Amino acid sequence: MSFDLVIRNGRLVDAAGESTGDIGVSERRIAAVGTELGTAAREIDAAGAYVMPGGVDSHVHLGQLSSKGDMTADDFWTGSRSAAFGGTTTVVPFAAQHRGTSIRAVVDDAMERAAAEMTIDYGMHLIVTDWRDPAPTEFATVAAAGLAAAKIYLTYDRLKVAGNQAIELMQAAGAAGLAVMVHAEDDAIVGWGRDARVAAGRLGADSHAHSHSRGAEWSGVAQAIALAEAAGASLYLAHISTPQAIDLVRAARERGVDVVAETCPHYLILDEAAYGDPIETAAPYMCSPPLRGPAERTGLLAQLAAGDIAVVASDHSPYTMDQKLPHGPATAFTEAANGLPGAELRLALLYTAAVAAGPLAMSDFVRLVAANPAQVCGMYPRKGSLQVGADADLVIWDESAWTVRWTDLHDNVGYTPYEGMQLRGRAGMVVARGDVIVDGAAATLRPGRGAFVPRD
Ligand code: DUC
Ligand code: ZN
Ligand code: ZN
Repeated sequence: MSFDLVIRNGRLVDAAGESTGDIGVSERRIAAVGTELGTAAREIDAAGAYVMPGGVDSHVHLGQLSSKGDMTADDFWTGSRSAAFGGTTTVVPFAAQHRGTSIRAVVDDAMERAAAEMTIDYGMHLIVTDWRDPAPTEFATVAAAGLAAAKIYLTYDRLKVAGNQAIELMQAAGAAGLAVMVHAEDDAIVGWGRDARVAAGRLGADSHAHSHSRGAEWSGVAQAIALAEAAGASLYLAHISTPQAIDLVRAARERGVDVVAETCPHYLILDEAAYGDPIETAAPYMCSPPLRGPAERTGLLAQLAAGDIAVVASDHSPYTMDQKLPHGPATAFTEAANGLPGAELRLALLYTAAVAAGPLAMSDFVRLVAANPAQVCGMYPRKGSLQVGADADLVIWDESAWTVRWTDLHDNVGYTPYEGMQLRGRAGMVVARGDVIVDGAAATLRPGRGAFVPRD
């Protein structure tokens, strides 16, 4: 048999384990996995290198207007380009409903822009902030179009969906077969902490961390689990930052609740000490939930190794320094745009922290960055696997050490919180549905080459 592309002699690794051999690609899919496969129009020797499924980033914010009115610095083109350079071949951004807008209109708009701009394949989540009529009727229609998950917030005045509305939405998502992603922080605890600090005139970045406390996450996670349990929904907990919250998830899973947890590289690597600096220095590190301390990082790493955390997503939330600091050094913690960029560095950061210097095997790494995110979004095994018949999304992993410089990255943010950090491992070559889209520093990328992957 002759193939379009053969990658030879790689250390093939997916969530199921490792073997040595070749991958043959025909008509944009994996057509064979074995040894001494036949000839191909293009042959690549990967001897000694890991060959893994392309990364699936199930949590990125691209071309999205925040509730404060900030447009993300990356649109679907620059964000997907940046993710591709980092070894991610599928991203799942959000169509974001704002109060008073139609769910159907926001999904149509996001899907249209994504089709024109995305350079890698993509799914689509929906953020729901207004569950009044006609949202429930519209939701049934848009869910049937293959949305990955519906996200709700338990905090933020302009975003939160609470009580009966949250349960009804979860029931509707369950009926439509999609998971509910929850931003789980307790609104009362966050609001109380914020108001007390504002009243005291303490407007620095440390007040952001103070109000988005560890306890706010634990309470939010307990609420989200209870709501999902009542509604019989599948729950996907976004951006978990504390091991105690993961303990709640494990206990819920043990009693049969359908819940998975996500964490992000910044919670495994960066430290809350950044919030002790003046806001001009601290702003790049401001995200919700905030960065934590060494005890949390150690605990989360152990839980990754134990299989208690399903997904490592980037939560790529790209805002420029102007958006972070609308009033320069006089910006209050309540005014700074929230979130860290990280889609391009996601794989390298996790590999550095948890594989090269940590407890994870390479197959665990693939499970966390590709297989499980694909599963949660209803894309597995088409995405996130090396099975015959899967889309030919492949990464040849380069294990060498390198130093992060924002000028070498491909996002539109203007800085990286990881500037100057020494990392181990990066995507040496990236294949997306059979096309070699990245080869070292060179790339063949164009807006519109990506295709929508509906939830199966
Ligand atoms: N929630 C997210 O999921 N991302 C960035 C900020 C936030 O609150
Ligand atoms: Zn969130
Ligand atoms: Zn997010």
